[in-house]
Amino acid sequence: MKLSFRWYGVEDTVKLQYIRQIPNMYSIVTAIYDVPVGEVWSTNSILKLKEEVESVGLKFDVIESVPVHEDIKLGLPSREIYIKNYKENIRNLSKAGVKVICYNFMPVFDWTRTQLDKVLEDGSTALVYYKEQLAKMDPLKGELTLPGWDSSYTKDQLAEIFAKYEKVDEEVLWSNLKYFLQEIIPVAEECDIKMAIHPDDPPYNIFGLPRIITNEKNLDRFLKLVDNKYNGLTLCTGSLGSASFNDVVHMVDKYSSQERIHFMHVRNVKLLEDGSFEESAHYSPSGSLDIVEIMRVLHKNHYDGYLRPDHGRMIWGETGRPGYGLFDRALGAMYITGIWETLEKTTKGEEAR
Ligand code: DNO
Repeated sequence: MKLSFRWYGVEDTVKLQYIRQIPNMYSIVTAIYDVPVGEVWSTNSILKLKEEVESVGLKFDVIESVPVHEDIKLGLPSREIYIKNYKENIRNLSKAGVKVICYNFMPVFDWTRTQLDKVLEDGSTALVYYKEQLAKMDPLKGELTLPGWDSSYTKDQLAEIFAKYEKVDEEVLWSNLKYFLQEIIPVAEECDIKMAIHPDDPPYNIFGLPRIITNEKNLDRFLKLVDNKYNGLTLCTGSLGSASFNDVVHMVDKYSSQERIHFMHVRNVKLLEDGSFEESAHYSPSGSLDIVEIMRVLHKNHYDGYLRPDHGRMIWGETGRPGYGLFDRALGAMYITGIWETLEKTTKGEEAR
């Protein structure tokens, strides 16, 4: 397991030097943020970013994300140019030694929450998704943006894009995804870069838009679209775990034993009775997921891919990008490291006996 940490570049209030001080830290997960979705990232800007990351002694191995242009998801003729650009990005990133690219295939919106600063019982704040609040949200009225999204839209742009999606149901989205994968996976293989799709968050349709990277059956189908290890997963425990139909431990076990997980996002969520959820601390008893079991199956399957603690709460008075402060994610990193160290020692002890 290679412990990693997401960093939003020089603008991030969480400094690289602080991340470096977290014990066991191995690599940084980052991206170029000032290029519009679908355009080519220049080799110069990639190399500059790599240099910054490496200057503190961390690796520049994982990109999250190279976002997929909406025309690719919609299957429009203009997808050709964006697919060509995507391939160029894969090639340019491989020149900088990148090993894994994370992306998603969610129409219009990336991860969705209804409130970013819900005060929890202990006074910390967290991202939450309350069905009641969602029912009152209408993306076509008002401007919906969330920190972390790779793009945000004006009201008019949103209306236009929603209209285009009227013809795209789940099956059309599957075939557009297959088309994209058949084009890019051979390039990824040639460049030795593992592609790792992020599951939809939450893992079901929202605002009438289709979502397909949602459950075990669909993940099986996804992996078969192009049955090649370069076509793999970012297994996000919090995204898949925010629906009770997903058995996250089983899914981590299954896909890590098939060596199709290239990147793990580890965090906990607390499921509420009506299907809503709150993001919680990583510690298992704080939420609904058993983080120790998740780490145990990864260890059993000799997982040696990248893993990052995911969203943290805001604690100790920290302010900043919701979900991406330093303190709670650092606690998560140490919790995960502690579990892993214990697993390593226990297994070695058992082997010696
Ligand atoms: C949320 C993140 C996602 C993820 C993208 C990958 O915090 O995990 O925004 O980066 O879905 O493309």
